[in-house]
Amino acid sequence: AYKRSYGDRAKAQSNPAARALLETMERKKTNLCVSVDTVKPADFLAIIDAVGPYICLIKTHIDILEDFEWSIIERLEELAKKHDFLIFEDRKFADIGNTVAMQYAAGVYKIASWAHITNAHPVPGPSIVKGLSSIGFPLQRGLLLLAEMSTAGALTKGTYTEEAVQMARVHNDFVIGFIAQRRMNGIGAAPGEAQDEDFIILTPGVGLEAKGDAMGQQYRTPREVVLESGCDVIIVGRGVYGKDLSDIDGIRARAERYRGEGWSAYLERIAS
Ligand code: UP6
Repeated sequence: AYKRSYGDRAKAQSNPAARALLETMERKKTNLCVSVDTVKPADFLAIIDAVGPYICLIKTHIDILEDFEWSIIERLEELAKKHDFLIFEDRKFADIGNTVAMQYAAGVYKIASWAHITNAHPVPGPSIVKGLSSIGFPLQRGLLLLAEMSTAGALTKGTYTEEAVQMARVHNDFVIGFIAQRRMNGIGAAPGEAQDEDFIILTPGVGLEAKGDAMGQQYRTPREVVLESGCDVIIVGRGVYGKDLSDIDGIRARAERYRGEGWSAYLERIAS
């Protein structure tokens, strides 16, 4: 799968969210997901409108917004239509199946009703996938498991990562891929098994300027992530929105730059 085009891979996906994501990437020629981690709804929406043309996916932390109201979701959905991107709520569910099903469907945010994709920590075991799938699968949503994290000292390694991939394999109608730092196909599988699997890898910890932050984040370049590690989608937050949220022209220019870097790394990968 590593050298196949996004468009080609889309055709073999049975999950509608996975297929839509890969098709969008091919159509818009972008593997950039912008993480819009802002607390003011006005900044949140202005940044999304500015980066919209350059992204395949917007990543939200909906619970960091101040003064949440449902009209923000309506506006987000309008922007997703206008610019042709999907929505990923980075909720990182981590509880028992019964609880995550309620957190996903109900409460203030009703995540399943608007987020095409969400994610979960595999730490509770397969029951978390079962719980989320009971809500998300009928709505044609997709789930990512956090197989690896980008932070220094992360515990997501070794057999933990391998078992995350096994969990995904068992539920591959709903689990469409991973948050990870490298390609995961075939990991932990018996020889000859899992030959046709094609998990989508979304990778945070991407930056061109900094190597990290003061709180353990570690950055690699789009080229390292896409070309050398075989990941599919680069997730960029501060590298795009920067320090001055009112500098919309700067934000747009950086989104364009990351789109270019990510796409040329991909083109080099599929040609290699
Ligand atoms: N994120 C990571 N690393 C992970 C998983 N998720 O950084 O392993 C998320 C963060 C943040 C974004 O919650 O929203 O990706 C990265 O932001 P940054 O580019 O500003 O560092």
